[in-house]
Amino acid sequence: MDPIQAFSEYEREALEAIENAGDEQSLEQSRITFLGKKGGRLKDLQKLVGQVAAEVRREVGKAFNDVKTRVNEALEARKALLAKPKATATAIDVTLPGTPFSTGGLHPVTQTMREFKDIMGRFGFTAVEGPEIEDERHNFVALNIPEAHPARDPLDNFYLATARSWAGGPLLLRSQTSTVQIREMEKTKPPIRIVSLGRVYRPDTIDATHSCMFHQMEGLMVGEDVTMAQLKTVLHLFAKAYLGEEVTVRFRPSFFPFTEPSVEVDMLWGDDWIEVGGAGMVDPNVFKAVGYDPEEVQGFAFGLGIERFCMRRHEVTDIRRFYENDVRFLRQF
Ligand code: FA5
Repeated sequence: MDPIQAFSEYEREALEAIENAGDEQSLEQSRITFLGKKGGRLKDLQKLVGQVAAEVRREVGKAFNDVKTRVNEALEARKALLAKPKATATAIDVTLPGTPFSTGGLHPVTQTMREFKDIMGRFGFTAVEGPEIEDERHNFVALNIPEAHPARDPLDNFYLATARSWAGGPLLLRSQTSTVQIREMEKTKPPIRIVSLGRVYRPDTIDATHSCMFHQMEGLMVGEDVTMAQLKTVLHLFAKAYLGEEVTVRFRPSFFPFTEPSVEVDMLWGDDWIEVGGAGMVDPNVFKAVGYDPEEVQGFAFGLGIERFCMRRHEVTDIRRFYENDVRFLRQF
């Protein structure tokens, strides 16, 4: 047999076997077959080198060595490849549990405000916004709260120490959302049907039902035939829409400078009544302050404490829970 032909046949078969070895075990098997010291095919080829004529022995010997080197190299290369970690695509273990990641959630008060807007939207009230930093006209004067009124006491409000309004008067953090009634009437003509939800600030003593920053929903309806009966109906329907049919609401005669007559709104919670808002028929002086003719229009207004409704629905007995940023509490909503 021509030794050169035998070498190339051997090389082709060896390289094919190495290439096809799918794991280290079968590669080792190929190594024993093709390169093994005892009984490997290399040994037979080496014998051929000894049998050729002396003048070509050198050349045949070189060809033998070259083949041996190439097969050895191929084996090493394949070994290194099989030892590498598998490509990621085949290394994913789909049976492993996933890595959970936490998502943020809306604060319960934000959720409540969204639901309030939704409910009032169904009753035909459009949501509008007003600023949290106010001047005295919108927080007091136009709301029929005169200069000497105790509600304007600096100890009962967060006045901003240095800031002044464009008209020169002091500015304060609004103490009620009723400011937005004035802003809305200043820029539109009746009929009006709006709600405004947002933060208000008061230096109240903090306890289970009082915070110094809380949220209110203001409602205002102005037209030619707006009545106290409609006010009561809207508030009853609203409370039922948010808390369910079984909720009990009561109205107590009260006083606000900007409404006449005025009521306070309470809700039954267990055996106790909790005050949730104030309301009444818009005072003629308020209409005059915004340039409306009180002989031609009437209106009702209300201001509800948003946290207190949310507390009642979710059985939260302390308003401070909303503002402690305790994730264990916030996660429940
Ligand atoms: C007012 O703020 C009036 N502007 C409401 C109003 C609007 C009356 C329109 C007439 C017409 P009052 O101060 O009672 O009213 O507050 C209304 C509601 O806000 C309270 O019933 C209560 O639910 C909530 N509230 C008041 N103070 C606090 C506080 N410190 N912390 C949490 N909620 C409060």
